[in-house]
Amino acid sequence: MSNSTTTAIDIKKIRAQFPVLNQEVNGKPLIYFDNAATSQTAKSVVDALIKFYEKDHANIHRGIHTLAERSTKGFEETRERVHQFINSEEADEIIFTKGTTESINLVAQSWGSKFLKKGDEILISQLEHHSNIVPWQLAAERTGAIIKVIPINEKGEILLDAYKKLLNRKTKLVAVNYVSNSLGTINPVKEIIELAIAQGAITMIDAAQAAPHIKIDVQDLNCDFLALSSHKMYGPTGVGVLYGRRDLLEVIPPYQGGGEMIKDVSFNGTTFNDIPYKFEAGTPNIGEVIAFKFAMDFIDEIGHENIQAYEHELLEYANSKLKSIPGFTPIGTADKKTSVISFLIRNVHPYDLGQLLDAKGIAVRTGHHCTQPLMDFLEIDGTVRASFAVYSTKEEIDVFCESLQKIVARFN
Ligand code: C6P
Repeated sequence: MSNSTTTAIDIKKIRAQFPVLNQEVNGKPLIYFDNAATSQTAKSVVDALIKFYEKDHANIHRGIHTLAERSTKGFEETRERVHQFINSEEADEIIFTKGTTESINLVAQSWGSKFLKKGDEILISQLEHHSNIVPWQLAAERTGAIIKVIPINEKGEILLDAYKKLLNRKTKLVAVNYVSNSLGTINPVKEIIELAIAQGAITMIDAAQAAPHIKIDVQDLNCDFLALSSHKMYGPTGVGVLYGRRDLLEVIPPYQGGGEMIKDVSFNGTTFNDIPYKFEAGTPNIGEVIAFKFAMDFIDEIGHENIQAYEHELLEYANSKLKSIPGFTPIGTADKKTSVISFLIRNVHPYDLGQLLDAKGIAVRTGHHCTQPLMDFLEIDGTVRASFAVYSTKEEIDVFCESLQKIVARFN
């Protein structure tokens, strides 16, 4: 059978974790190919959320009553789980945030205010999401630092030689994504980090698009900071992680002031809590953090290697079929990619294509994908982006390609 798979994936078992996929949209079975924007939530995660709100809801680190102890235990168990999941040296190096955006803003504000000064250079790449551009622009405005952009080639790959030339003694920080959200390029982050370290620069890795697909090991990467979002990893929205090296987290100032992040407060002054609490002011998304643990369990039960192999098979399958669609132009053809296909079709505007696919029950994202500088480099306004997850199937790709064929036939 042309669409059988060769990888160790029990797709029936996996899809059983996502009842949301069993519905019709506009009279057609839903095909959800917008996973780079946000993935669907595993049932085990939803069950954990329901359990929290039905049985355990209490604030954390404050009460001594049973419910408060339960919720605190669940919350801290997720911290331990993230520590294992990304192999940090210690659980205290894991800070919970609202998402990747907040994690990067935290570093830009806290680390930036302590360490950046006039004339310092921040290197980011042409591939970055606005979340890894704008916080650095704000930090540069506050401090007088300068942003320099690492160029890419027409395939959407970072030019390492150009990067090496940009690095110098003024480079204080290198902030790049592990995987591009718009193109799916997997960047050589280990090499990028190694080169940054050789110049004495700090590294910030935006792993929002890597965490669902690639095993992350912060000690092996040797990065200083790394950010990810639970909602792209089959987990709940409103939860992100900032990993930071202990010695850095200890010396940088708090990001926000409020409850939880203090040791002692008086009108004469305040002493701050130890890490990670110093960076967790106010009541967090407790239930969502607790449920996030089950998303990591879901990923680890399948295994990153199996996920990557299966999704790669989907990518190759889709690429081979899409090639035959008249006027199809792939955008981003890096040698190493996750399961993201950005494309344009001659004579069809991406928004029209997105709407016409939605009418057939197929969810894709259209537009600039929060990467306007990348779109400027590519000299386009946007793309259509289909992004697969571990529950996506070749049968869905068949329907997607047939639907595109029909749409294209109407326009060309
Ligand atoms: N990209 C996409 O459709 P938040 O929203 O904070 O969870 O993640 C922001 C973010 C940061 N970096 C990268 C590489 C990302 O892809 C994203 C989110 C979504 O591509 C929504 S714009």
